[in-house]
Amino acid sequence: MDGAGTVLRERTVNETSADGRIVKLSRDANGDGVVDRVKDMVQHVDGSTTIDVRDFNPSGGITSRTVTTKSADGRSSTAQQDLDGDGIYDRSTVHTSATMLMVPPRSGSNSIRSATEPATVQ
Ligand SMILES: [Ca+2]
Ligand SMILES: [Ca+2]
Repeated sequence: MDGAGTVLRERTVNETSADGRIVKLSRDANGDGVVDRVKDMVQHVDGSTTIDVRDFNPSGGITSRTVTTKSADGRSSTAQQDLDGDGIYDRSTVHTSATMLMVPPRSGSNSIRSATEPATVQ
């Protein structure tokens, strides 16, 4: 990557659906014309909300994703994280107003990495 001479200019695009229930934020943090992060906020009919945050690499591939769903009363939320962008959630966290508990990932054949394995990058 040669970033010499590049003028960094952050650019954020905010779109709202006609009914106001969906807000989409697209952010190009380094001004290279490629969106680095997209955040979708959806308000459901039952009052719950979903926030979907995706981070992208310069070639447009997803590097990580977090989907958070909040209950209508705001007392609990569930966050699902795909830490490596392979489309499979690696971590699920449930927050409630009183406690927070970790839910281990499904011990499925889909998971290529155990959640307990440290994600060390060399
Ligand atoms: Ca960018
Ligand atoms: Ca993953």
